[in-house]
Amino acid sequence: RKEVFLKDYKLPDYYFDTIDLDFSLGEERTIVSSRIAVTPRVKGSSPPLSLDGQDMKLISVKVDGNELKEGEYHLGPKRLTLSSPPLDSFLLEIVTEIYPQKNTSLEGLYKSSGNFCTQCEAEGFRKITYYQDRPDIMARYRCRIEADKELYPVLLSNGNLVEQGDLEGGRHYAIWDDPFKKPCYLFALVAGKLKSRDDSFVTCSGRKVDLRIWTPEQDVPKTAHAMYSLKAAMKWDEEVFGLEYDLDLFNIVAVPDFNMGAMENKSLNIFNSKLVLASPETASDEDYAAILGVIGHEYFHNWTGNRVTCRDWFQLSLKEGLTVFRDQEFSSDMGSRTVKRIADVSRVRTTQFPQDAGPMSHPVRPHSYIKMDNFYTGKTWHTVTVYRKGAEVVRMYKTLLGSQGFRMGMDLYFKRHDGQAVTCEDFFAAMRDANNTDLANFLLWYSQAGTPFVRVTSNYNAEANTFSLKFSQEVPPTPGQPVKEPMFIPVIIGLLDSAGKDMVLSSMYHDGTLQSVEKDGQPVHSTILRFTKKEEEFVFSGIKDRPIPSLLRGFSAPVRLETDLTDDDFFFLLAHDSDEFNRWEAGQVLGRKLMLKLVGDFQQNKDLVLNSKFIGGLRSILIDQSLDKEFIAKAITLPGEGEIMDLMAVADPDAVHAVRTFMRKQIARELKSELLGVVASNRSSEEYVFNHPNMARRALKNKALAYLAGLEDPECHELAMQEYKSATNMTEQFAALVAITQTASETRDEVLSDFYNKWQHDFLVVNKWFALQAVSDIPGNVENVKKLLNHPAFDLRNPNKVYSLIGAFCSSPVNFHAKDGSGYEFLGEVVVQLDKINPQVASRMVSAFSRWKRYDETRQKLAKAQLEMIVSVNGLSENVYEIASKSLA
Ligand code: HT7
Ligand code: ZN
Repeated sequence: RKEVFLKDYKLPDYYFDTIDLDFSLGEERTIVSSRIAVTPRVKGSSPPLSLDGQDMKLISVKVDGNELKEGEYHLGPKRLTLSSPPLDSFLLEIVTEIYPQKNTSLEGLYKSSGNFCTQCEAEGFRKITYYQDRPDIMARYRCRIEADKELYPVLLSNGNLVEQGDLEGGRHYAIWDDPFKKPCYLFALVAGKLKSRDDSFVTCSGRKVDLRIWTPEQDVPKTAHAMYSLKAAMKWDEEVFGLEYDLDLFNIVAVPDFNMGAMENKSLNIFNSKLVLASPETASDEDYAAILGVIGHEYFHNWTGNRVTCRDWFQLSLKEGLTVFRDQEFSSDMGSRTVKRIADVSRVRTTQFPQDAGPMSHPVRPHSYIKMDNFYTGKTWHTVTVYRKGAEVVRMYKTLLGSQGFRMGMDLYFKRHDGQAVTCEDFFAAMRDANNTDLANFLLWYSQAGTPFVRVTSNYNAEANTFSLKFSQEVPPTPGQPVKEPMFIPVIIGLLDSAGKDMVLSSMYHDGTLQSVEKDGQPVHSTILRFTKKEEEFVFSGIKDRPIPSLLRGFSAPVRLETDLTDDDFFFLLAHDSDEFNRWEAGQVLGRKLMLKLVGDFQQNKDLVLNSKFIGGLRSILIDQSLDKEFIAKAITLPGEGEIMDLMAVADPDAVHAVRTFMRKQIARELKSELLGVVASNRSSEEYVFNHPNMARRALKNKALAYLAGLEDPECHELAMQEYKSATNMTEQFAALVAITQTASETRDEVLSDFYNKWQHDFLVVNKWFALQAVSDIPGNVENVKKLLNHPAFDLRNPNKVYSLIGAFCSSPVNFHAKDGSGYEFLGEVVVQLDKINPQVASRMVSAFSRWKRYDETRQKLAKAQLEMIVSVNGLSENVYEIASKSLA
């Protein structure tokens, strides 16, 4: 299997200026004809022109109108090569035959629920026609679609509709023209029986843009929130980045079969239905928030990704890291900034940090790959290193340059590169040049893999009135990178006085530079330490009392932090820190320490006892009326089991699970009356509204209910049942269902079938029902999951169903890692089956094995055996091979 290297990048030998595509869609076959205007990069030289293409039948190739004969081209399984093209510009015409109805990989042109649709990123266009399938080939597209009018009344592609009409035999056609040059990964086509929700948006320069969201007719009522999100995103991008939409039409199509979340094709975004369809009765607050974020994300790509795109796929973070950062900022501005930051940081910690510490670790800009798609492979929709760590890297630019400086950098980036395919260095240079600043070795964030480990020790000198912070950093070795250089780490800090107030940091540290931090445009009493060496000391003078330092405020860099602060210091920060993120973080640090200690006790068969100060800390947060309710819900949530296992030398899922369950019960017992009060006082009979205060109220109520239901006492069980029955929206109904079903009880099965009977007609709700059962920690749950594989509502060909059942099962520590190997065996079998249907989805599933070396010997042996079995399968896809073989290495 061939590995591709960043260092081997070469400019293309030929450019494609325009492409006219003609699709004749049919039930048996689809004929694709392309006419490409080709220009050699160096006139007068004619090296062979190599075109990517697979899974199709070549009908003809013509150059300047003359059909090529065998010998004038070479056809391989993945490539069509023209041995000696003309020396100057020429017209290349290719006709191919493809079979979308048989395409279960969901890349290229395929069918979803009877409709035709495409997915071309990263390398799906090569399943449609022979082409230079690489992002630095940017051409102007014109697309003619022809199909049966009754079966496919709607025909869509990128750009503007320039012509449509009827044809003989009940067929019709449409011609679309996209005035913007684009790489082929942004090409899209949709043909089907769809209806739209129509709306419009007037841009800042007064242009009216038609907005349409397309779904099957019965789902149109569920697109109101998606339309609201789109308009909000368009407005936000104008206000925050001065970026205006550039065409008169913006289409979104929702399809039920989609490998990822959504796709930003120019003016024709295609979405997984899960990220478009919502109604209060069927979608939870989390679904609503995800729709807002992803609609924003895909829309924001219009500038960061489409107008300025990537030179090659190694630069993926150029568009994805930046666009994730933009969608995070958008969601923050639409809701609570602190809560959004907590959610994003938790996600980086629980998904990216483990990847960075395992065999799949790679830099934000990788150096090599076998299968490009695997950089999109992660535990969640939007995926980990390239996307999530990439977004943290972009956030650090903003931290270092300030909002204004960051905006100047963005403006310069567009000014320099609009219409181009560029690199991460180009983005870096725009940020640096716009601010006329030295960003030192910041670029290492793109090339060095691994999570930096930062240690801080503090010292107060009462005589000299100085306070010093000694920093050291280490970037752990990762595959292919045994030795690392120190990184440029921006550390935002504040110093709290004995009353818990931020000290005014007008005093300087050693080199006299003190960079202030702003919040909502106002300077706050924080400062940014630019930590760039292996070891560095920062000294503050004029400090009258020993301060408590609040370090890495807002998680200002994606690092693991270890400090010499005591538990008392953390309790103090939990109670007083003006940086709400760090207030939450202080509670998490205490939670992690406590859980690790109790895991040790459990492993030594000692009695488990929960520190009363910890419960006291949680109580004061819980009853603090001044705090945001969603913040409270986050602050009383214990660190996840995965996070704790990550901190252990040998991960012990049983011990961690037992300890977390014990702690949750103990907390619920001790805070029962407060928790009951929270449930009672946060009910509302008002209609469902998706806004921050209402979401926060529901989040807190649901969290309290989950704690209470874990107590397994009849009063709490009855309460959860009542909440389930009386709920008028999915957020509360599903939370009550989760609460009831977390433990085995007589009513568990009844409630589960009640829920299924109620929602069996809605596939998105049924997926929640699958996931809920799959993550259960009830011992031996693998058997139940196996049964569900045969449930009539399950289908291995639908990615959402696979993620809901199999993906969710793999995230359950106790059952996936069952010591008898039943979980591993199950996954091994499924991966082999799935690989034949959809390699991208299969590789996402196989990545659950990637950290097998973190477990005890028995588990290691069992997981390794499954990986070995998988790599030995004949005809295994490159996608799965890459992940499985790298995991074994
Ligand atoms: N840019 C999009 C990536 C994507 C994708 C990649 C591989 C296979 C299927 C895919 N569907 C969408 C999504 C995004 O980041 O916006
Ligand atoms: Zn994206």
